Amino acid sequence: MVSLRTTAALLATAAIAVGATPARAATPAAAAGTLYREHCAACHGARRLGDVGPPLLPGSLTRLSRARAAQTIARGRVGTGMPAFGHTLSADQIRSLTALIYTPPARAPRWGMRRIRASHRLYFAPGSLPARPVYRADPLNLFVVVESGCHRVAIVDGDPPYTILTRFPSHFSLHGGPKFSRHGRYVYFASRDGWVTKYDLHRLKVVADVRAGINTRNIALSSDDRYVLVGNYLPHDLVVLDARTLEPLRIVPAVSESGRSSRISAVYDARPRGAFIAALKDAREVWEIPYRDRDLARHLSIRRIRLSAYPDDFFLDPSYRYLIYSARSSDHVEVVDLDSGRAVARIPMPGMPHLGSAITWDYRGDPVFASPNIKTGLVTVVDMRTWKVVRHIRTLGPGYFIRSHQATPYAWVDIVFGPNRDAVQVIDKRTLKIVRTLRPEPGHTSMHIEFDRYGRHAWVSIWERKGAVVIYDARTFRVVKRIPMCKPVGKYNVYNKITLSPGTSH
Ligand code: DHE
Repeated sequence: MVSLRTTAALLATAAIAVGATPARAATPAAAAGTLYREHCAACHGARRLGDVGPPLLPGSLTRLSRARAAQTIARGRVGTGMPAFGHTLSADQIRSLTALIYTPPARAPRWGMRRIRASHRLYFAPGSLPARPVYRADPLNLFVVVESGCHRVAIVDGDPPYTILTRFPSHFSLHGGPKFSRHGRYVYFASRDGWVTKYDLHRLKVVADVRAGINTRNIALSSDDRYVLVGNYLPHDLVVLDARTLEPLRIVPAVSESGRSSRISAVYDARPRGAFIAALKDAREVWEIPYRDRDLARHLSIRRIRLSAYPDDFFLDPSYRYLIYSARSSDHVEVVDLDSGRAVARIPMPGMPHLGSAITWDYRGDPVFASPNIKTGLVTVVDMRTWKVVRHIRTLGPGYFIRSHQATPYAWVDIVFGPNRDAVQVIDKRTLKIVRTLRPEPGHTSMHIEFDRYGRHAWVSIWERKGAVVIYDARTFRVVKRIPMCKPVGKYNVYNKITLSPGTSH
């Protein structure tokens, strides 16, 4: 089965029509091509279609001026893996690389319905596998761990002795939160290179696979388990899949009301609204796409909501009435009432809040959300009734993720950037004070936390190729187990995800 999947991946990759311009020796274009291959291709793809880094084609750069692009090459980009090349490349070389990435490829990359269909593989038809789990562990306390360093996934029992039930190869560079079916039997993954995979957590088998795009942002699963919505950077579109089989149902071009083609920032399921929410990255627009009682293969409607800024990062409050979003360069966050379609508040939040990772809890009787910050060592806590900042909590440095659980008084935040990248700090949700600083493996980057279903243990990733998942007793802060893993990134507890625990993202 693995070889089938690998063959499908290779065929699909080979089929992308990029039409790279043939390089001629000694021309400036050829020199830029050589520089690109040496310095950029490993992350942005040999054909500029994206890889672990985003695509570098003119259609992906409409929000970025050439001057800013050159600056990014020279200085790098905070919060991403983009390093600074200012010390290794001359100003002329940076200029020629900039010119290259704004040059359209000879033929536009395409990934239409024909190719999506050709990539589709259904290994087990719906109903063909028995429902009974093939292990004794509690299926709702499993952890799905993405081991990005080895492009594989581990399924781990969330109860002692924390046995790894299985490991299986994933597509290249899974990213974003996997999405779980209502009762937790199936999990869906998206890879940055466009593959969506459905996995049966009871039988521990890959059920289906499809390549829905060339460069994918993330996926959402409808709360009735009927549809998977795929948000793509490349092509600029959304793809609707049948969640039972991953068969493609339709493609929705991402074009704004004014006719502007756009990448998709992210897609989410808004359970109480019976709708998907999709944000356009290159247009100031967010879409609501109702799916409840609809046959999306035949009829799909889009409600467009205008925004005052580009939605680079966002989250939905627990009622799913409010969209809280930010643009990358902005010093504030905006709150939009999805019912009225109007902005209702602006919240000053310096640095670069990582709203996608925000969590919620009740602080002294008021609902609050807390967001870590990718640029500044801050966790910002905001009252969700008044939309006022309750506190900026100083941390040891910028980080990606904050996580908690309804059964613990603590929220854990990682410090991924800077000299304290080996630290995780613990905030008391009752006092908003930092009460512990943990260093699971001094000198090694620790990141992303997830609790077990009871909130008794916190799992922390050591984000290194020879890394690990370190399991802490969430009450005593003692390490109870270290499981060696290959650059583990996100870990996802089935129960917390399907019950929409306020301590994790959905
Ligand atoms: Fe992520 C989730 C965007 C870089 C690890 N990241 C998400 C989501 C978005 C996003 C929109 C929500 C998806 C969902 O819930 O389905 N990430 C971005 C970026 O724009 C950014 C900064 C640049 C980029 O390269 O795209 C970025 N992200 C990273 C990384 O470099 C990380 C640390 C390592 C990696 O493997 O890519 C990373 N992102 C993650 C993880 C989640 C995620 C682990 C899921 C968190 C969860 O608990 O749900």
